[in-house]
Amino acid sequence: VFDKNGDGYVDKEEFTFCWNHWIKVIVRPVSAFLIVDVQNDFISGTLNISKCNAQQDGSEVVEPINRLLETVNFDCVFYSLDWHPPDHVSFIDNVHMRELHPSCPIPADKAQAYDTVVFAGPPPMRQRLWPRHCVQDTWGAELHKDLKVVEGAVKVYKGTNPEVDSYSVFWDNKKLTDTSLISQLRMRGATDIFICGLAYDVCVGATIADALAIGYRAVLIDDASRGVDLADIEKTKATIINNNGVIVTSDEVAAMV
Ligand code: VGL
Ligand code: ZN
Repeated sequence: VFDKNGDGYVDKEEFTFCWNHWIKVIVRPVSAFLIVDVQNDFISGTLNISKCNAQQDGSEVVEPINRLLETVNFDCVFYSLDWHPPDHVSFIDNVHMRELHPSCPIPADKAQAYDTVVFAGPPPMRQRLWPRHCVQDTWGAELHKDLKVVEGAVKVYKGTNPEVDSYSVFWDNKKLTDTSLISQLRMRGATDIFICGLAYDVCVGATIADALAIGYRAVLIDDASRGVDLADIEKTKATIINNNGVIVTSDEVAAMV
C-alpha cells in the first residue's frame, strides 16, 4: 500500500488509511492532551511573558488550543495550573524570608526578578526568582477567559508547596512529591501525550522532558506554545528532539490521534 506511485513518497491518504485501519488497531494508542498553565498572570498579569526577552504574546495559544479541543478526538484532556501559596519560594518579594547559601553570587538585598539565587537548604537549592504570580484563588491564577474548558477534563495544580518550585506538571523541581498527573494517565492507559501552553522554555519544556523520561510518546505543539527566552526556547526544542520527542504544528495533530 505504501508508495504505490513508486516515487519514493508515501501518499498522505494512504498513510492516514494505514494509521487508522492497521497501525491503530495493533498499537491501540491512547492520547492525552495536556494544556500547560494558560493563566492570566503569564499573559497579561504580573509575569506577562510578552515583557520578557522573547516578547511573545501568550494569548496567541488560545486560538489553536480551542481549535484542537473542538476538532481532535483526544482520549483525555488535562489543564495544569501554577498554583502558589503567598509565601512561595520563587517570589522575588519573598527572598528575605529564607536564608541564602554562602555560595550564592547575589546578596538578598541585590536580588531582582529573573535572577537565579541559591537558598541555604540543606541541601542548597538553586532557584530562579519571579515576580509574584499565580497566587492561589486570585485572578492571575485563573485560566484565560477565552480558553475552552471541556467537560470531563482534569485540572492539575502544581507549585503548592511554599518551599519548592514546580516547573514540570509531573513533579516538583526536587522530585519530592508528584501531582496527580501520572496516576491519572496510568488510570486511563495513556500512551501518547500532546503538550502545549506556557511557558515553552519553562513549564512546557520541563513537562515534556519528564514525559519522555517516563517513556511516553510525547509531542510538543509548537504554535500552541509561547515562551520567555528565545535561546532557551531553542534549547528546549533541541532537548526534545535529542530525546526522541516530536515537534509538530497544530494542523498536524489530527492525523496523529
Ligand atoms: C512558569 C515561571 C514560574 C510556567 C511557572 O508556567 O512556565 N514560569 N512559574
Ligand atoms: Zn510559578
